[in-house]
Amino acid sequence: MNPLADALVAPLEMRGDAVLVRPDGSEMPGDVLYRLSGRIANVLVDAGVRPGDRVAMQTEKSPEALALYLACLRAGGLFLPLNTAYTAAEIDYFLGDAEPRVAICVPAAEAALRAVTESKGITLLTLDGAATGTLVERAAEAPEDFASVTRRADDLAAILYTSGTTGRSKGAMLSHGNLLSNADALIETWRFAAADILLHALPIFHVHGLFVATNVMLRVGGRMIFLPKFDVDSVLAQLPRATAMMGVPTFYTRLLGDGRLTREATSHMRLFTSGSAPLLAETHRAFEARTGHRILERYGMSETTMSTSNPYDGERRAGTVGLPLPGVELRIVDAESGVDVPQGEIGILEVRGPNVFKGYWRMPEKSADEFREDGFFVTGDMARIDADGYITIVGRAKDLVISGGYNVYPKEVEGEIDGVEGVVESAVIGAPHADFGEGVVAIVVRVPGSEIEAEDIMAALHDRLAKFKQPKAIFFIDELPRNTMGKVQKNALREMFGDVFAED
Ligand code: MCA
Ligand code: AMP
Repeated sequence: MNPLADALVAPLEMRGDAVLVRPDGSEMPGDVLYRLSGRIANVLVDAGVRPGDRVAMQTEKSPEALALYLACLRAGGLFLPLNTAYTAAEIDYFLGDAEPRVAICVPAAEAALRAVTESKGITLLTLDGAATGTLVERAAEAPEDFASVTRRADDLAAILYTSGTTGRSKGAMLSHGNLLSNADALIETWRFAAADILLHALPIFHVHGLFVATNVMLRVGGRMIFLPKFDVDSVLAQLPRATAMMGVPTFYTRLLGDGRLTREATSHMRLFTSGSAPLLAETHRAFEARTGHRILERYGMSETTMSTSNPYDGERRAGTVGLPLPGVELRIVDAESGVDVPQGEIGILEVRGPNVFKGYWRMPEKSADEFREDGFFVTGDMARIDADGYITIVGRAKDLVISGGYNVYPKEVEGEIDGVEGVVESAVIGAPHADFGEGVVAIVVRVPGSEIEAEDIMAALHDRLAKFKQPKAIFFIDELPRNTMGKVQKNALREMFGDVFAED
């Protein structure tokens, strides 16, 4: 038994039809994907991967990258996908913390990572978006037969790094049972079936694109149009062939910005879902007015995968994230006391259920801190539950910016800026941004006499932080506003700089 390999990979062996369709129309049939996953599983085992070992991947999205995920499940490894935007400095931390047996990167990053992987005894292989690299070379030589390693529902399947509010990234450990139960809950709630064709434009290094999208489609025996990334032209070209699309709010605002998004262009679609960041009620309404489709918004986290969803048949209420998924329990508590707030009031959202992760990798104390004694996980999101059970996310107790669906932890960015010569200190906030939802803004205090400018700070961050974490605006200020306890008052900064991206 291997819960995920049995549910997602084994059924592919007998599927001669396309599971993945590339943008040029070429197809990857299920049995080909199955055999490729067997070859790659043999490569991983040859490289020393044993059950429980980590396999890190930072590569472009491609059918081969998906085969690597499936191979890792078959070999009993823990899949560790990494954002392609991360710099070598960021990757260094993940490799040091997770200590993978094998890491797979794009050929262009190989030289920069080689020193790190050699010093840590990690086997480094390459894979690019065009299916070349040492991983596929080795796979071509390897046998396709591979007996999936036995795993139980409680065994880990993946580690997803999600930064902490303290600045250090934490690896959320997700089990076979977590991922399979969530895929089943979503299939039931969203009515996925083998006839579905998902327009897949999300990256596959996060829960949304990897577990919500691909696990659901593999489990149900459907098909995916596998775009390397989101772009409006490709999505509009493929919509007439798809039945469903999952996206972050930026997908929908960008599509709405294009006159080709019409009722006709989306007439073949049965479902659009949104998540990873708040979908503005105005986007929901504009999309319905233009296409006739009511976007179905859901809510989740790397630690919990999906927890809530608007209903498929019932009312999809704009501005809310809907109701708990089957098997998931939610409650709203007072942040200080941990006691349930009266119905309708705002508090911290807590989650318990088969979807909730097994803790943070090698951080038992941090894990314990974020769980209540009765097993509820404290999300750090502020929410309210209506009388009829609909949940609205009203804000975040955690200091976090979500830009285009990617999380940016102010503490991490501040730490990097504070290290730049000529800077005393900084504060990072999110300001409303028409395209990304929130845009990162840094407010910086210079050392007296320093003439450091925004360009100097940007130059210093270039190799240190992924592009999406870098500020889109930098302001200088004489001193940061603080309360009597000495804490920086970010609300005051949001008032001062919150309209920086406002369009006139
Ligand atoms: C790219 N840039 C960004 C972002 N993406 N800046 C801020 N935020 C971003 N998200 C940078 C680029 O490096 C570029 O910089 C400039 O902004 C414009 O790039 P552009 O070509 O417009 O960007 P893009 O390549 O089109 O990407 C935008 C995107 C992408 C399509 C929205 O960010 C995306 O696919 N986001 C999805 C994120 C996601 O899957 N999140 C799920 C995780 P320059 O011009 O200076 O070079 S959350 C999750 O999994 C939880 C569990 C959940 O609930 O789902
Ligand atoms: P991540 O750590 O990348 O998994 O991001 C999880 C966070 O994204 C959650 O804690 C929320 O703050 C946010 N999030 C996800 N979906 C939604 C949504 N539909 N509405 C508002 N926030 C969301």
